[in-house]
Amino acid sequence: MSKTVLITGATSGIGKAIAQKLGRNGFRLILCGRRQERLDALQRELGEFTQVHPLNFDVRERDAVQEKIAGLPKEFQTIDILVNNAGNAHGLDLIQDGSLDDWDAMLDINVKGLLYVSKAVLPQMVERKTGHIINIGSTAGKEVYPRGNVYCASKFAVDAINQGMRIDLNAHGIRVGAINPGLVQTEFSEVRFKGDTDKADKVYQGYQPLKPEDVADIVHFVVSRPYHVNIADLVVMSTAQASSTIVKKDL
Ligand code: NDP
Ligand code: 8X3
Repeated sequence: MSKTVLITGATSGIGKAIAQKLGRNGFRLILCGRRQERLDALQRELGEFTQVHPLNFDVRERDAVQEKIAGLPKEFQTIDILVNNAGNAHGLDLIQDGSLDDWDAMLDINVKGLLYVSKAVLPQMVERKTGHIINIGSTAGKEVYPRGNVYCASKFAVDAINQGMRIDLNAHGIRVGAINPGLVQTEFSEVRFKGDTDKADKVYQGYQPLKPEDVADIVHFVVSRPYHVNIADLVVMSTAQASSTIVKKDL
């Protein structure tokens, strides 16, 4: 019987690549995001490999999160793996110049949204005494960088939640681990810079950043380990990147 995985933020970047990698390897998919047409396209693309159920909700809407997950069709109700991936940076401002809307978005999506989805999925894992949570953190959750302030805070929170989940769920035999990537070329910077594609493209110029598929390969490795093996906390960066602020560029 193939495993069922719920992936948040599956419409783009890292989440989409995880959906493609796991789907092509036979995992049944519950794909979440707000852009319905992208969810539908993925369902069409991966339908020949596995069963796919698109689930459209905003992770900030706690009631919608509960209702959508509780209302899954019978064949998708047992969730073996949850990938908490949805999230973004909004803005790259000095703390004194930061926008309250950006701060709300990052804390509401990256932290509270992750908690709402986890709250909707965890009870069934606790009851079955099995399950696997993968939290997508970031190097921004390990090291603060200039102007990273609130985004870094949100990812430090993911790091703390990852540790807290692992401790509290230990008694129930549930695997919990985080994957913390460095710079990955996705729509991330386009969102951070509010659609300014020139600015976004510059983030990835002059070196080879990670591709979303590189992170997806790791997630596939992590979920394919024997159950007694838990990859608890993994940091992955492009070879060109040494830390949040040190990237070797050959411009
Ligand atoms: P993308 O912008 O490409 O993808 C972000 C995903 O999150 C989209 O699928 C989007 O779906 C979803 N999302 C955003 N807001 C919401 C919301 N309110 N409700 C539901 N879904 C939402 O970025 P990445 O793939 O790069 O980012 C994925 C994760 O990886 C994030 O947690 C990010 O912090 C993390 N990360 C990214 C790195 C990078 O350099 N790119 C490095 C380290 C970590 P939709 O808009 O359809 O709702
Ligand atoms: C995304 C990577 O360095 O832009 O989490 O914060 S970084």
